[in-house]
Amino acid sequence: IVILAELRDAVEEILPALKEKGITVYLLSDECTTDGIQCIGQAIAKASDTPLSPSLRSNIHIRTTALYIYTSGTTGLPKAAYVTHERVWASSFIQGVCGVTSEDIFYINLPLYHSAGFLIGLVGSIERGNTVVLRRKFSASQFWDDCRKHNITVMQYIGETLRYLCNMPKKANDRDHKVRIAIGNGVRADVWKEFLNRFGRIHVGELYAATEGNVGFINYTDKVGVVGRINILSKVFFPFSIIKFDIEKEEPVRNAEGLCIPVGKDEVGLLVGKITKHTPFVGYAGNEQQTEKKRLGDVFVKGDLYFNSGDLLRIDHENFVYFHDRVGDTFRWKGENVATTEVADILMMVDCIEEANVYGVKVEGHEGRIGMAAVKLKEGREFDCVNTCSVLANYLPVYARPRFIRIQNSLEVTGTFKMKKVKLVEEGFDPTLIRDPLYFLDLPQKKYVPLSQEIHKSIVSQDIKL
Ligand SMILES: *[C@@H]1O[C@H](CO)[C@@H](O)[C@H](O)[C@H]1NC(C)=O
Ligand SMILES: CC(=O)N[C@H]1CO[C@H](CO)[C@@H](O)[C@@H]1O
Repeated sequence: IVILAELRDAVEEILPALKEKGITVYLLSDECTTDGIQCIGQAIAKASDTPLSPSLRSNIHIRTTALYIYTSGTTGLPKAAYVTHERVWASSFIQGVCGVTSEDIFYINLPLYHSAGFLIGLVGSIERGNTVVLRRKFSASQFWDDCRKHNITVMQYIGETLRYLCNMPKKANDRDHKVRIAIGNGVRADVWKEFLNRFGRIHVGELYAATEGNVGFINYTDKVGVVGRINILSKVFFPFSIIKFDIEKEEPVRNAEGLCIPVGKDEVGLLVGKITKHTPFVGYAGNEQQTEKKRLGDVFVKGDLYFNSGDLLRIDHENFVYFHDRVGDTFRWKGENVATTEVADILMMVDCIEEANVYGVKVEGHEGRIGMAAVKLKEGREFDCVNTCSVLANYLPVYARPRFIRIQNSLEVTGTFKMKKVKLVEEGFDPTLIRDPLYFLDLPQKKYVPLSQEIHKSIVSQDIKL
């Protein structure tokens, strides 16, 4: 194990256990005072510079594990996905596909422990042979200054970071930069448009892929909102399908023979990728149960096997692919599907709200889940009970409007800025258990009112009809 100095304390705690397993620990530095930890600076200085013997890697081939990458853990605990050399190698070409050259200066501000920053960013730059500018942590306020200072020409993003950039106060020099390409995933159409309006003509290479998945799309054109376009080749490289999915039961719809049903054009469904020799799904390390969960059998014929992406997508008449939602991010209320990302987008149009995390909670005596949102207010702003209600009413049907609002000082996100929901869902809307201010949408009054214990009681006893 090679560790950074700032992680030394954490590793020292488990040093005896590591020793027992015969694991050598190196500190990334020139000196180290802890017994049992060596420093890699000295080891490197002592090492020979002649090529290593090929015998050291004689048992490594294209399908062996190159590294593990933890999934980001939005809907559960992170899982360590196996990443093979083949995947690393294949990912290294994404920059080239997006038009990045060896002359470019590539800005990585996403964590290197995820696929985007490491595989597409760092490994891709090794393939291209271009310059990398690494930043320890994404900073919206420093972003464009960094780009100007280092002459950045290619940037990476995830949907959230583009939104953070768009949320920064406008500046006269917003278009004063050399960025010509942005590569990433998960940007919503409205943010994409705003980003281009504000920061100039930047070619957005939006792609769709899961670290552990066996299917991916990329569209390096400029059609806003699209994650890819399918052509004859994509079906050959990644045999995939989009199948009908039951949001309530959170499982694929099956016909009388027990097989899945492909969706029609423009219909939202679950993306599945056929597991074959060329499109394997290797799963998660030490977690056969989770691996099994992502395998879907008897899809089109008895005995076949697919990778369940857990993502809902749609393909239109021109074969453009659109990302819709993650399974679990869409919930059902009153027989209607509510896409949490769409509701969150509307909430963020409300003047006082900076960020929103939308989810569904159970209410006793009701089917499905009712909408709730944790929101972070803009600095110095109060929650506007009337305006929030009227903005939501303008854009959303009643069933999709969050009936409960929870005000938080900050919203909990994963290392890649994905909103964490599991804990919030569990905590529900009980004011005796939750410290944060809670509000209830009182439809007749057309405003949010503080959620008192009386209101909570009346909801549970069904005196208030939801
Ligand atoms: C950025 O480009 C300018 C103009 O071409 C050049 O003068 C400057 O040295 C460059 N900066 C870096 C950090 O390479
Ligand atoms: C990879 C791919 O299929 N790219 C397509 C994206 O969409 C444009 C149309 O706007 C096609 O021309 C590209 O071939």
